[in-house]
Amino acid sequence: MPDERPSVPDDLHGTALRAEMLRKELRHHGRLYYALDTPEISDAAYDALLRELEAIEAAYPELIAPDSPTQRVGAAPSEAFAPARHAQRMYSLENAMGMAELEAWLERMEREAGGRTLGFMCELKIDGSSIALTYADGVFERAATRGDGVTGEDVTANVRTIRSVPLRLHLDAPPATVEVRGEVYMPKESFERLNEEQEDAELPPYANPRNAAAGAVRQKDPSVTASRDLSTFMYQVVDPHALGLQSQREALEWLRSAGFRVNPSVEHCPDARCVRAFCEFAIEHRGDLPYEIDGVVVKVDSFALQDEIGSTSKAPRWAIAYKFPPEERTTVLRSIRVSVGRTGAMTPYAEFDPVLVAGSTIRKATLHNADEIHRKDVREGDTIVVRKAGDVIPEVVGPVPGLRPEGARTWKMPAECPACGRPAWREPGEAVTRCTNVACPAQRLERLGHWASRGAMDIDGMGEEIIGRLVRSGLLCDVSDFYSTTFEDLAALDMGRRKMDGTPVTLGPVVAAKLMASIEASQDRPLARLLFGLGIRHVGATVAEALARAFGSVDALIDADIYELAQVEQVGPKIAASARAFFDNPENVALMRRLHELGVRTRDEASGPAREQTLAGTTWVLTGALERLTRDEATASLKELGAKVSGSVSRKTSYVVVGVDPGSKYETARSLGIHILDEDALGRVLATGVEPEVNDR
Ligand code: 3B9
Repeated sequence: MPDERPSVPDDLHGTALRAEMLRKELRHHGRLYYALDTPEISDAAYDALLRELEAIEAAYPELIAPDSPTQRVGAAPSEAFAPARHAQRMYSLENAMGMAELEAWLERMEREAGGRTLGFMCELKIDGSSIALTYADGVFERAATRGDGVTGEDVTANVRTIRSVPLRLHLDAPPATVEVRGEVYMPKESFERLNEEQEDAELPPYANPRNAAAGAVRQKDPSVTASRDLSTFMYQVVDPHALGLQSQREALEWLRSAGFRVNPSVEHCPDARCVRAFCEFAIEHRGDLPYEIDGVVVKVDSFALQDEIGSTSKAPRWAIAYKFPPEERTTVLRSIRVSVGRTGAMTPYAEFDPVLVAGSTIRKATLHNADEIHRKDVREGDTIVVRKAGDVIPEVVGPVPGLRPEGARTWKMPAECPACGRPAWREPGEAVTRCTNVACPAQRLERLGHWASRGAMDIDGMGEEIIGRLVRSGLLCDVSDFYSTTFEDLAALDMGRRKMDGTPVTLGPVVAAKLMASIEASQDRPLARLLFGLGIRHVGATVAEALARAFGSVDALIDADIYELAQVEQVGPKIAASARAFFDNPENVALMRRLHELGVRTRDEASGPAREQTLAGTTWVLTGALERLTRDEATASLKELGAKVSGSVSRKTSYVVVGVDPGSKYETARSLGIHILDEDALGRVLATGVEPEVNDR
């Protein structure tokens, strides 16, 4: 999705890169200062960098590297949080998508009960972060995060600051040991306030209350956790038999009597009708609660029956999470704007007043194309209904017709490109309008960004902002200019801000040196990456790889005729024609020559080192259009990490990545309860190589 802000919420990939850059920088200066006693920057500058990194890691705990310089601060020796092994696995919940699946589960439970009286406990599913608390002789001893369910992190010092966590059980005769589990959460209001503060401080906002709560619990400094207004709801007693408890209802009562906070919105239901009514009530009133909920948890009440029904390796069979249908909100559509992509595609998107939907604040949603806008008949000024598809991707459902301001006019795709002002063109029979000006600055920016992106030439640190400034200062026109830019050019680059004394802020020698190193490193990438980076239409990462394997050099490709090209597996006539057209353009041939002369490798030798196969054994399915990666690119990057990428969803699928306009695969994934990721989450996985944490949602 288009975004002119340089910073973060829509660009996690950028954030991951930024964090890595900061870490490198901090390590470098840390060594200069602590080991070599030859500091190059002031303590204040070092502190500022450290604080920026801490802020990013706080907002995106999944980006924290155990060896990050932040993991030193405050804590005695080093280490992040001590691992805390759970005495009993922390199970997840099976999901029911829609009432039909819930009904099917209820019927299954009836069968399992085989005529015995069956009761259900209905509880709310709080959008928080799971926590396990242990008490010894009634005294709070340890708090642990869920982690992977087997081992979490010891966050005792932080959780101790949460006032709803009793430090001593409110019991006359407390058990020798007891463990209870539940959710830590951040109330909606506090979440929004925290994000306002984040934005005021020009720090990345948290994506949702769950991340904010998880981030607060994982703060290095307990006083920061203390300032975050966290609360808890506990819902499980581990080993309830030891306390003589027979049912979930009794467990909740015990928890309350022991001094824990227990959510009051629970109901014991004797039958399916009552469960259904509870779910409907919860949906209707979710907006009235001061905290976010994302579903209802239904549990067989009797522990004896629970034991009989049993668990899979991951989740109990006697419990299910009924997920709410997507939450819809209304807001005012301020404007319909158009972004121009790398290929000149002009994509309209809606800009509306910020609204909190399904746990995160959204301001924009793609409108895909002109036909879509007309089909929905949305107009600037309309009050619109928005939601998040699969609780992930912002989507405009449609206008509220009664609230249309007088004189609101139907939207028309501009006849000119908004970036360069040249005429736009819509091929008859096609949905997409394009800017056909190859020199269009917006396209150029996208093309340059694509070249530098991780899937292509991977120029570490060369982000949107710096590229934009290089283009505006005339240093960067085409991709060959990356390699003729000098250290002095970069160091003196005007960053568009002024210091106190009025002199412009420049990129500076430290960052310039890093960038020079990144640029140099990119000169030696495999041919496939160069071909992909050129952004030739229809040449994604997979095709680029096939072409590189078949031809081995740019020169061989320049010499290849269309038939030879079409011989290559994965390359059909359309792709062959597109590649041929690219290399038929003398300007492009000249660009290839310049790249070669500037030291960019244009032929393949041995291939580079492989990434660690951290996703081995996982199977991924991609559905819908991605915004920042092509599907080929995403596939190639996943495969690099050892993942299998498949075309269809089945029970064997580990993860489904959902882009814009997901198809039936998305529905299938939901119905199978397969873990769904959006593009941001995929970006995180690709950047860090860490398999997504499948939590109890
Ligand atoms: C005995 C609410 C959530 C939730 C359970 C929840 C998330 C998970 C769960 C907890 N909100 N309730 N409940 N309101 N976000 C159901 C997964 N787990 C248990 O209660 C539990 C209890 C078990 C297993 C799980 O029995 C065992 C089976 C095998 C071995 C050991 C114990």
